[in-house]
Amino acid sequence: MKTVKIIVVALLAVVLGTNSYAQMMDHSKMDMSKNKADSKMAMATTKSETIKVWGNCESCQTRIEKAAKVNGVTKASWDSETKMLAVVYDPSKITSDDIQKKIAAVGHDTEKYKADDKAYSKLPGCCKYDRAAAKK
Ligand SMILES: [Cu+2]
Repeated sequence: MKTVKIIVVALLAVVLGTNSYAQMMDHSKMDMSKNKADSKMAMATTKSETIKVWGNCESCQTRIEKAAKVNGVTKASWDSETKMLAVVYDPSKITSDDIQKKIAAVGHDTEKYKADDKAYSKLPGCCKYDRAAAKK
């Protein structure tokens, strides 16, 4: 019976000890999340967006991403399956419209801008996406 009591006391001590340790951890966590919020504010200069861009294949992907990676754009990644371009950019340097104009200039329709006809006609055969389907 005595050993049981000792075990219970020991367990209690462990539980209580862990508790106060957990509280200590909570405080440090709070501090950490505060720091995180601060750094988030500093990061608020970039904007993430997904833009529909019509195209077909991997060379479309290369062309679209290259056109989208202008000054102020930190990330441009196009998916040939979903036809969605994920961009991360600095809104103080460039707008979503500007990025889409750049893409339209190399021959790809975007959700807001129709591709330049000449640029489209110069695209390789595999890249000639269905324009009728692109623009409703
Ligand atoms: Cu292509």
